[in-house]
Amino acid sequence: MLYPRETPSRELKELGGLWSFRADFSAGRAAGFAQRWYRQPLRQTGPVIDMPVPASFNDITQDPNLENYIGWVWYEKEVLLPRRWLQDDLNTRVVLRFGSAHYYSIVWVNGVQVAEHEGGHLPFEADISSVVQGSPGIPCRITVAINNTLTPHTLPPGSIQYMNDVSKYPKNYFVQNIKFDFFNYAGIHRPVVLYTTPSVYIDDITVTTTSSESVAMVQYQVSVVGSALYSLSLSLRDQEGKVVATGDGPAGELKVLDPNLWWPYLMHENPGYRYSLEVKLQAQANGALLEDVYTLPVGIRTVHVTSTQFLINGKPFYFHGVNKHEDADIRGKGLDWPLVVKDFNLLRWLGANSFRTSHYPYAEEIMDLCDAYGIVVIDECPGVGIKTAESFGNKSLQHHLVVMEELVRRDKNRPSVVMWSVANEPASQLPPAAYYFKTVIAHTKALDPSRPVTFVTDVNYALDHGAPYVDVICVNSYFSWYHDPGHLEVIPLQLTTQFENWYKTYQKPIIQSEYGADSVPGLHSDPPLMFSEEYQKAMLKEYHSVFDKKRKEYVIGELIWNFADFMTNQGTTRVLGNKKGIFTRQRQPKSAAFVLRERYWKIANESSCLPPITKSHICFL
Ligand code: GCB
Repeated sequence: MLYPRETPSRELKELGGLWSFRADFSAGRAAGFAQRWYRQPLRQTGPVIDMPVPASFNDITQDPNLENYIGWVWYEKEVLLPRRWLQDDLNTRVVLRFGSAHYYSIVWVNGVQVAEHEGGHLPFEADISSVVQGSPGIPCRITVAINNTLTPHTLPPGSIQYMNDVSKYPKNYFVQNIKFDFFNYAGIHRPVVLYTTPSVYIDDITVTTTSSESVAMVQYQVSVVGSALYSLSLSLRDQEGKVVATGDGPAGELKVLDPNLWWPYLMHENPGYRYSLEVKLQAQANGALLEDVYTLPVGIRTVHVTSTQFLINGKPFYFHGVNKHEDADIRGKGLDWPLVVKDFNLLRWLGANSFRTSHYPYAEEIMDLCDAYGIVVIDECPGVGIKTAESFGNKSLQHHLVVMEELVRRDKNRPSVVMWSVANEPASQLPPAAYYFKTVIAHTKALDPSRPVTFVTDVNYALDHGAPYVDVICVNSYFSWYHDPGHLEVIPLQLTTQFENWYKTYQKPIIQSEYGADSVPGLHSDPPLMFSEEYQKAMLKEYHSVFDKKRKEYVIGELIWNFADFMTNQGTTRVLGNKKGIFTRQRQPKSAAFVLRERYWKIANESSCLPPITKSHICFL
């Protein structure tokens, strides 16, 4: 699915800002449907409040019932469309697109249902031309109902538990149970836009690249919708605007001499190099000549996995990075530009060259910056908390396959994405996990043969039924934290054993995809005790001594858990959220951040093919 962009043939209108909002507090949460709230302005159905978009709704008010609300909420926005979008009714297509809404969405325009989508974290859109055309000057009313309920068959899974003991709970009392460790924020989390295309339009573009030192090939496929009679021309421009290759037709190959390859941050002095692929469509429709233009950024790079290495452009790549969350005070999981840019500055300050989108796909705007800055991404789908046999059944599997299709369709052209992760810490010791992961991974590879596929495990190497199907072993462990709490001295032995067992069994490269310890900022203790900043630092040092031995063999990466503190459900082990961040939730460094910074810059300099890079070479650091 193409990211909506303004081009000479496409216009775009952002619908961010304040929307009307109403949570359906009725017992079954279904009053909105029974009373058809979408048929009239939402304010006429009952009290509404202002709700910012994009943002989670949970932390916006002082109402604890809204913070922990489960069920249908309703959003509405009235918007006037430019007259020119509506006049030449047959030749302009008007599309309404949501970057993501969590979790199940139904959308109406002027009371007519135009879209229904299952799943958060991924975009969906609807052609609304037939609903809006012919009514210039009349505001168009967009109504969205969103349900954040998680069931054993959603991704992530969850379950609703009804508390029927009337001596303990009020009537109709229920809770949402989840098996993952982040707050289930909900709402319209990413930009909503209206955009236009001609009625015959470029629907999708797929690009893959191969390269040798002096020549690169860019393979492309363009799909066109609206007519079978059209012509396509393509030109690839470098960053100076010079055309370096041209092509035509819906599929082909462009040859680029002396290519500027896309390199990761700290692996090259000019990381994240992208060409622009301009695709031009011409078609006759309804007696008119239509033209559609779309420009796609293209990075030329290759990815290969051997039994001991991860190669980008043929050079060994070591992941020294982080796991993140989309999470912030007040706006929850809503896209927040200042925070996004701050995080990229912190990542580069840290010397991090990569992150995993734990535990769901991140906003396209974030992925764009990864492409532009050369931050390498392990792109994870929302397959987190898959813990019961029911969630390995056919219904869940079919949905998981669809989610992978949506994710690959969204991110397939991104040079920063070097591997897909289909799940985090599933109960892969359960026998049905074998068929489940074999199927999900094979499907993902069929969708995209150009990238390796993995899932992240915390199951013992001898019991894991999914590991045979992955290209890279990604393993999480919390020695001296969840196991042997307080005993830092067990880390070297246990971590070494972990690596050796996995490697002996599979001969595949290994990433330590999570390790960490909570620390409460400002809490000090020497000798180091759990939850102090000193303990978090000491834990890092123990892990690092083993990484340094094993990265000479087959360990190809280390991703700290976590980049920043983040909100979780309330519980006896969480103090206003998870505190394993090396930065606080407000992005202030804890002591551990400085330890990691020294290490990442050192590794970057050891493994770089460049003259030593110092922090002073990078102007913003
Ligand atoms: C894990 C999970 C992650 C948690 C983390 C923790 O293994 O993958 O989602 O937040 O541990 O801190 O418990």
